Amino acid sequence: MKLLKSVPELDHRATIGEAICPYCGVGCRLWAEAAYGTVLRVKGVADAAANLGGICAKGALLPQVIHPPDRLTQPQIRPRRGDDFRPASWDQALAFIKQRLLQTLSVHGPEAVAFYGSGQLDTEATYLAVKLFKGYLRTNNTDSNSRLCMASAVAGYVTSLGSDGPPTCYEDINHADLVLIIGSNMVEAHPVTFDRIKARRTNEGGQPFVVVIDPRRTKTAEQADLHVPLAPGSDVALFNLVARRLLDAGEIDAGFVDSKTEGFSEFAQGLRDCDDAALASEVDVDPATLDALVARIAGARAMLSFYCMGLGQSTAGVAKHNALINLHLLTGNIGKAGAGPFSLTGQPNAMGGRESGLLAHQLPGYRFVDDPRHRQEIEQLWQLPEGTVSPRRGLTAVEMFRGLESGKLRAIWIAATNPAASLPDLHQVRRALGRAELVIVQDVYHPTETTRFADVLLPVANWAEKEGTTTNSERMVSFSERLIDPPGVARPDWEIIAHVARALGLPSFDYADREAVWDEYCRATTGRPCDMSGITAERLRRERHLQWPCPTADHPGTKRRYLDGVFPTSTGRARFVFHATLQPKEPIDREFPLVLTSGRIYAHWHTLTRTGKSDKLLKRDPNPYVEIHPSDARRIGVEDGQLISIQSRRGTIRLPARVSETLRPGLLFAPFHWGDLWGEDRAINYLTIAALDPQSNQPELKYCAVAVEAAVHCDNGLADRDASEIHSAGGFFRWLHPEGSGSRIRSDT
Ligand SMILES: Nc1nc2c(c(=O)[nH]1)N[C@H]1C(S)=C(S)[C@@H](COP(=O)(O)OP(=O)(O)OC[C@H]3O[C@@H](n4cnc5c(=O)[nH]c(N)nc54)[C@H](O)[C@@H]3O)O[C@H]1N2
Ligand SMILES: Nc1nc2c(c(=O)[nH]1)N[C@H]1C(S)=C(S)[C@@H](COP(=O)(O)OP(=O)(O)OC[C@H]3O[C@@H](n4cnc5c(=O)[nH]c(N)nc54)[C@H](O)[C@@H]3O)O[C@H]1N2
Ligand code: SF4
Ligand SMILES: [Mo]
Repeated sequence: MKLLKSVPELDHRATIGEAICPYCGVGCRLWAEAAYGTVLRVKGVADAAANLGGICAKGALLPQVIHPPDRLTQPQIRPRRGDDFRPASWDQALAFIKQRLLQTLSVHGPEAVAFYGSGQLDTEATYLAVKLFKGYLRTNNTDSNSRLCMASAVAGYVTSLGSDGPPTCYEDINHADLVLIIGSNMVEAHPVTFDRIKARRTNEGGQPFVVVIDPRRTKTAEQADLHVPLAPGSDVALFNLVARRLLDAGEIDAGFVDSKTEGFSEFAQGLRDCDDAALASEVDVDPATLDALVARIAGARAMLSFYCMGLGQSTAGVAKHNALINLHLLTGNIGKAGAGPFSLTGQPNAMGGRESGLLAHQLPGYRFVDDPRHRQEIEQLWQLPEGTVSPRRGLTAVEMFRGLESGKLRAIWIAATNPAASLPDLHQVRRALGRAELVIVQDVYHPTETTRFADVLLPVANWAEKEGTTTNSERMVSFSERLIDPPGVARPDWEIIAHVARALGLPSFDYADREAVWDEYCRATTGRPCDMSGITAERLRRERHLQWPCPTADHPGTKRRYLDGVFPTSTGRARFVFHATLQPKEPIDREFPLVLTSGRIYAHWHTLTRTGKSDKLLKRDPNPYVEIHPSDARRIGVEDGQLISIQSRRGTIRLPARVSETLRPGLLFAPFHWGDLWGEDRAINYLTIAALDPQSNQPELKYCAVAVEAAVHCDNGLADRDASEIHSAGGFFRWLHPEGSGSRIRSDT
């Protein structure tokens, strides 16, 4: 059955159909009504497992962001930086890329080129990027913005349980009696999933009990039964402290520990060697709160923990994940309904990118480049000679930009991410992009902070303009339909990658259609933990969504993993992994006495390339700001709304203050959504540190040391203006550059 239907009463070109929301990893299935070449209305699909009809404002307002004036509709080339971009045909753009890429490859070799992609690419695109770079260009330099996002969750699962991928599903919310929400502001970042918790609490007398572990009293913490406002960065100390107390009180599931796990005695010894008072002082919350947390965990029948960037974006990210999973193992809270660790995925297809091997250390089907057997299996699948795939891990996100600056890397192809706004230490990122010999940017819009550094721009079909497959947080693989045509000559991401590969003269990229790409990829997962052999393109079109593992065509898919208590480690047992506590890379000192953390707000998505185009969303949250505790504001003589200058070892920015008691004293919080296009000295990532977790290489975006002072007022072009004013003046770019500028789009030829 084809879902796409024609609706004659609207318009002969009108269609209705279903597509997965292109924003967060909840993976809401949306029903959309399109006519006159655009999407008119969007609502949630009632029988979709991910959202049960729910939808948030960002999803509902998608129609506002599909066809803005800055849509990239045609390839653009500039032979020299500083020149204007010129519109080009696909043939010209492909010839340009071929000539420049081959030149770099012949002079500097394969390790000098890289693909930096995203959890917003569909799996067809990520699989082909991996095949092109790791299989044919013979470099493992592919990585994803998921490195800034899920890399520590991936490493945490692999080291503790033997495989990436959450064991849980959304329905577990209905079976848990205790929900921990750690370093996750679900109300703003995964609202439809939080709504499910809320609905059950309303209908079932406050069940499940909800604990929020976050240094800020977020909107999520406000709805919790217990808020643990731990010191930022102290999660390992907290989890170790709780584990130690559970152990001392004998509140553990000894049967589970004995029969299903390994490493317990080293773990218990590690805990015994810790100093209880030192851990408690590191966590720095009042003793009654800690006691309440321990008692709740001890008494829980089924504990489900949701977690996100408060755990991952840390130099102790992997340790934080291991320490949390240790608690699940100790109490037997895994492998049963309502229990388990549940990483909330950030982006709609961060999971698919992981499954298809986009991260620099991976190969398709949860394989690894450093495993000879895995390389061989993939070489066979791609019919490449043995020894083709390099055993060396490629450069990870931040390393790519260090490599561009040092000259180790010469060419970068960036797709579906905006690193000139989202990476830490933006001054470094700008230097890196400025020095690159070739920057290819594949996006739906121009300008973005990153397209300003490009040599060639490739126009992509937007949400609803292409078919594609994505996996959400609960391992649900879903198919999205094409509802409207892309504007101009924009194309789906996978097609662009296949075209470039063919232009380079490479065989094996001649796909009849998207389904052929998907079915080839599914074969790469056969026999692997993320087995999708039974999720063929044809079946997915018919059934719309299926949860992996799903090894055969008649398999119904898998809601929960590890129900048999067997884990995909070499012994079949889950592992306790002990870490002593680790300090953040840049602790505060006299010169930089405050901690800066950053994150998201409900109305906006990442670097604003989309939500910044919706007047309704902008109206809700028009301007960037920094939250500061009243005591810190008083100290520097700043009142609510006044500008603060914030300085770190890497840069200085100025933002209006929001004085707020939701923070711990000494902590600042700013949303990271606003980049350079919204004013030159506002982006929080000029301050953040590019320190990496030693195991996962995920950067510490949630913690750096800063100093603040009241800012001398000076108009930086936007400081006093409301963003909705900018929007109604025809978009921020035109507002900033009424006469146009070097990087404007010409659509005349
Ligand atoms: N509205 C909206 N939703 C989104 C996104 C968006 O841009 N906008 N982006 C999506 C993506 S890609 C992602 S990754 C997710 C992120 O979703 P979340 O991780 O929920 O969002 P953040 O605001 O980045 O960070 C969560 C919380 O971590 C806390 N935190 C900081 N340091 C620590 C710490 O040391 N320990 C603990 N326990 N907590 C700490 C912060 O105070 C913050 O409240 O959201 C997804 N959903
Ligand atoms: N300070 C700080 N920085 C952070 C974070 C933080 O919490 N604090 N969080 C980090 C995290 S978790 C993440 S995930 C990143 C997100 O950071 P980015 O990935 O840089 O954010 P986006 O704005 O989503 O960028 C996506 C780009 O892809 C384009 N695009 C949209 N749809 C498509 C498509 O279908 N195809 C193509 N080719 N392009 C498309 C958009 O226009 C946009 O330019 O930010 C990271 N940076
Ligand atoms: S909750 Fe996430 S997936 Fe669902 S509509 Fe909102 S942004 Fe989209
Ligand atoms: Mo993310």
